[in-house]
Amino acid sequence: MSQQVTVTEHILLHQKMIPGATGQFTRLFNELVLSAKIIARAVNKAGLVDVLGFTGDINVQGEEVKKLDEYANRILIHRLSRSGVLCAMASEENADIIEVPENFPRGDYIIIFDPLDGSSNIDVNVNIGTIFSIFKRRSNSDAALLSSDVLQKGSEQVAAGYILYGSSTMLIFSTGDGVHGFTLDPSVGEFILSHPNIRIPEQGKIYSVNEGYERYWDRDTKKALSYFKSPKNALRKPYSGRYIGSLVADFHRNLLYGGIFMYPADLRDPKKPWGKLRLTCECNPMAFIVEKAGGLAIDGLKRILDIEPEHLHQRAPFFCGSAKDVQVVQEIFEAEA
Ligand code: AHM
Ligand code: MG
Repeated sequence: MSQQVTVTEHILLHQKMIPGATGQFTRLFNELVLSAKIIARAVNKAGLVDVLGFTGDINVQGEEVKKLDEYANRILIHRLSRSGVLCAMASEENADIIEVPENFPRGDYIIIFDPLDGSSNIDVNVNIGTIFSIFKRRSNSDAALLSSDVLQKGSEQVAAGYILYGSSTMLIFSTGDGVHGFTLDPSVGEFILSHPNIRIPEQGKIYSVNEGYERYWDRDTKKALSYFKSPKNALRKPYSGRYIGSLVADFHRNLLYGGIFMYPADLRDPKKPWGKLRLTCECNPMAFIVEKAGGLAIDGLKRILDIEPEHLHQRAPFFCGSAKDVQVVQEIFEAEA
């Protein structure tokens, strides 16, 4: 254990280097880490105890909520509101901003999370994850919270990351200074630094997309897919297709191996042509991580981190991964624009 760096040590060490650091971020992160351990424990027992299956409720996205999602959501809200450093939270599972109760100490941080992403995979024991995005409020601490405090562009994130509940539990995050990965050692209950300074390969060999929906895509996305499958692309051979259907797992694999993840706009419903993934709790944190690791994330034409969110549950087309692979997509979209 002597040479192993825990996530708490890592945060404390980094904080010491920031002039004027108050320890607030460390407190927030400690609650996040504890929540992750509690959720990981529940995920590991999912097949054994009565947390598996549907509750029958419909969440704000119109999807059926599974019990484990609800549990993860409850744990995060409960723990994070006690951190004393947040003024507000937002969750994929809640329609509105969750303000920290008046009787609790408050601070200037705001966290937006997807408590358990990829929940359709729970029942079949496939990887799922928690995604988080952290901001600082823009308005004065004493004034009433504004919706613009929560709805900030992704480029304003002060930290972002995810927890992957896989064959082991991993915490990957960035506070702006590199992307670092920690693996939970269940024997000591600590996240240990296992992947310092992750860099995504400049070019990958993998494309990840739900190809079953190709007929609903725009022309540019179809063109991009045929590029990745063509033996005449930059690799001179078709990319491998890898798609789990769990954003955290698909993203994590591509972060380490290189490649491109795509969830394009789906044109089948003219009323909702904007893709599936949510800008604030899914695209922004992943875009922050991938950029800090040397990759790119766009909605086709525009950098994800530059999009001004208009509402909490807004969705965006999402192309993210190795810089050269994402540039190919962007060039295709630009040529047609
Ligand atoms: P969820 O937040 O309801 O779990 O949905 C998001 C998930 C992502 O993890 C994944 O990338 C995507 O939905 C898969 O969607 P599809 O089944 O349409 O390919
Ligand atoms: Mg989700």
